[in-house]
Amino acid sequence: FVKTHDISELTSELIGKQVVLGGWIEDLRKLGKMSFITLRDVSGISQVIVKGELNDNLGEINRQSVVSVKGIVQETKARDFAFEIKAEEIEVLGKAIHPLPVDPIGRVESNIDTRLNHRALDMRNQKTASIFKLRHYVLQSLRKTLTGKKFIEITTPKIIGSASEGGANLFSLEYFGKKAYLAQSPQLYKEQMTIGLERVFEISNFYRAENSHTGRHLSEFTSIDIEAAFMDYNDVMDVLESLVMEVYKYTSENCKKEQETIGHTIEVPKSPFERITYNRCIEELKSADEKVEFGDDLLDSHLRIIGDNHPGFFFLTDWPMKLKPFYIREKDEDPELSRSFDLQFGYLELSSGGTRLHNPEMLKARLKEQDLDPAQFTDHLKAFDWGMPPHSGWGMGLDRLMTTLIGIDNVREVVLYPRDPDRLSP
Ligand code: AMO
Repeated sequence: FVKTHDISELTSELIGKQVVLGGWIEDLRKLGKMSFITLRDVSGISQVIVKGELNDNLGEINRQSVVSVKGIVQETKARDFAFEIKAEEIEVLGKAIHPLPVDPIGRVESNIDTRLNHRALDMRNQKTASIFKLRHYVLQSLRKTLTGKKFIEITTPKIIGSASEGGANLFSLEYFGKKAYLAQSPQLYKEQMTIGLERVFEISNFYRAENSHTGRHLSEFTSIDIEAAFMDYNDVMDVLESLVMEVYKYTSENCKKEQETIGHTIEVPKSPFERITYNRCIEELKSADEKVEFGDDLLDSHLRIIGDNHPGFFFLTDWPMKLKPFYIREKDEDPELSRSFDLQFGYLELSSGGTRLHNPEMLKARLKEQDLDPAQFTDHLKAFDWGMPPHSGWGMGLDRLMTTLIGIDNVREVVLYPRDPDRLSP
């Protein structure tokens, strides 16, 4: 059997014509001499009418078995369907056991762990499928917008010989008798690529050995990264803001069905996003009677206060240098402060980035200051002697962005097979 149409492709021009559909039996009702099958494929549902000899020979077919149906397209009186199919042949292509470990219709709710343990079956649940269709549209929008802004998509290695983010939270592995690591970010490679390509982006998975058990941390997450020559941190904040705005606009306009299925309306945020300095945050926290001083990292509890003061998207800028990685550049007018930012959605950090140090001598000095060994960065530092342009960039967690878009608070919902300290399979 070769499918001639997806269910959503059935039109009134096809009435009276023969088609071959393929999909899963969502419901099967036998009413004496007739059977009614609700057939679902990736695009929608249709009703299949089985009569006569075919009905007599239909036998037992469990719901959720996959079948192909050859038949004639007809008008229907049934409310839930645009057309119906009068079956001429039905072939069971793959049987489904009964009962299934997860109810794909979602009538019986399963907890997230049970669903993740049976993810492929969970994907037949329309809510889950809609989340991943939305994720596809988000990726499409990101690529389109970045390409429009002259960014070139690159793919950097995920197996690396030395740390790129300073060494904490690295997964290590055996590599032909040597020690290797899983990349935490494309940081060093993306910076190097500005030498030849000026503007680059990457959308890939990266790895963090963080023993965190929250709704926003994974050991393997998808990151959207950019790096741009001749841009300052304010410029790349603009890029980030327009990207987020486009994602919201694009999905809100093009994913009506998915929003309806999930039961969430995508609200396009207001722009421009507020840009709040770290110093102002400290003031706001002090006004809220929090014991914080300049130089303290902001705790989750602090970010919740700031998030309540500034709901939705905002940038948190000009962090103290001592809280930032070695590659971030200071502010000329106040070297204690950095040209850096986080993009927040309320208390949730979605992205961080900044202007980079591009002077090799300063970069070496900064590595030493942070107790890192410049010898470990020889390959990276070389590029800084080959005409390194001033550059800036950021990394944004795609999984976290998805949670803001669809209004949920667990990244596991938007990742096919999430990896966390308790979950390595399936
Ligand atoms: P940072 O470490 O802040 O910056 O990471 C950037 C963004 O990636 C996402 N993220 C995660 N998402 C899920 N689970 C995790 N364990 C996890 N860790 C990080 C977050 C975070 O804001 N190289 C810099 C970026 C840059 O300056 O270009 C970096 O990696 O959304």
